[in-house]
Amino acid sequence: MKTDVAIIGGGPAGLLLSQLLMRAGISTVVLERQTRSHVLSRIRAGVLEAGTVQLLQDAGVGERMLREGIPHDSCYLTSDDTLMKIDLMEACGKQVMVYGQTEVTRDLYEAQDAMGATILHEVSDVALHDLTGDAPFVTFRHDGADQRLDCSYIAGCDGFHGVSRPSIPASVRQEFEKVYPFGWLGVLSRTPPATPELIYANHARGFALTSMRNAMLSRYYIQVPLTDRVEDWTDDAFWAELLARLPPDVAASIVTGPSIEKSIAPLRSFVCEPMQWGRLFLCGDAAHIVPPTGAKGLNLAVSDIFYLSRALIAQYSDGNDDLLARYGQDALARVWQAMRFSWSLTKLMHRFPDQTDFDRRMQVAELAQLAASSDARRLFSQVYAGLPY
Ligand code: FAS
Ligand code: PHB
Repeated sequence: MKTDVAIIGGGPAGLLLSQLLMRAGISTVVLERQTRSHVLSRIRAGVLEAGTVQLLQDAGVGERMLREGIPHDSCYLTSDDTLMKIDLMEACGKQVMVYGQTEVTRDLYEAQDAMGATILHEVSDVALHDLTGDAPFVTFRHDGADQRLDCSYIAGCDGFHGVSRPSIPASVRQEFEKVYPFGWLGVLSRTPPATPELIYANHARGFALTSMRNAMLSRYYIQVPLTDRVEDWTDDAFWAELLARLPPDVAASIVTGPSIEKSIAPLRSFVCEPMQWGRLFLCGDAAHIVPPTGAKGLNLAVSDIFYLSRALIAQYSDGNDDLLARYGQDALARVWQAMRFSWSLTKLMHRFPDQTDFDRRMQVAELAQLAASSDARRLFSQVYAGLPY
């Protein structure tokens, strides 16, 4: 097999890159470890930045998102029972779109099928070769046979546990990591959302978040100790704890119901530098992980794909590889800004096990500054709604 760009991983990053490159006449092959139904069963991100909304439209996959997505002009932060509105539109003239990552992935699959894309599922033993030469290739097993894919470039879109990042020699890689001493227990329920906007709650009992997917599909999270397992939490126990962490009038508006998905996600901040090595380019979770507090994970994956698709199209359209040479530098500049925001909001909104009274006063002071200062809210809003590419 031969293609222009081999894409390892068929999550949102890999599928979006394939979609953008194929629309520019650049051939791709996507190698995905799981089945399509497994990829589409994942419940993950829910908030799309303004730039993500635009790039999905540029890729020709924005039609259902614009029809079914919910534009949000603001979000709320609470400190114990005090509710504070962050008016994104007033502060920075942008809004975000609530539209689940699962739906984004479904739209990408549909568009890729329509373009006759080559997406191989249930591949195994993927290995990358000759990355520093000008003729890299990928070996893998598929349909019970050993396969080889020759290409000009490889995009590593295979997530945090993929093979792409480790294909960069350890002597070349520098990894930055912070692991948080808690996780998020998330529940999806076929119930109407508690409030029209998202609420991030800082409460003495721990962090909580109210979100949604549509008018009859709500998404809620509570901070839990790392030692908790999902089987430790009955639906009733989850609802009781969520309501206890929200202001009374918000808690009163929560409609409870059976969970249709319940899982615990650990929280970490992670960045790998460089994001490129020879003909290999890392994108999305393969290169970085953010705590979901800032709703940046999926949006950073899209950001990387903006930079890499632009660079590859420039290379193939007029032989200019300047953007390819600076892909990692361009992508990382935006990654670190989102990394800082996600770390800062996680520090602001969670109760840490070793938190001192002074630490809590710092949270109270920072929340008070957000409530009092339009400049503080503008800085918050510019990153939350999405910095420019
Ligand atoms: P993905 O991990 O989505 O996709 C990588 C793909 O590569 C997968 O399909 C995998 O099967 C495949 N793969 C892996 N190894 C391979 C190999 N060796 N060969 C071939 N294929 C391979 N972000 C938010 O913004 N908000 C959230 O609330 C949120 N919640 C999350 C909850 C969980 C449990 C997790 C894990 C992540 C969450 N995220 C959230 C972040 C998430 O949305 C990611 O940022 C997003 O999926 C990134 O997309 P990709 O980079 O495409 O990686
Ligand atoms: C979600 O709806 O899943 C969601 C929303 C905002 C976040 C994290 C997750 O910050």
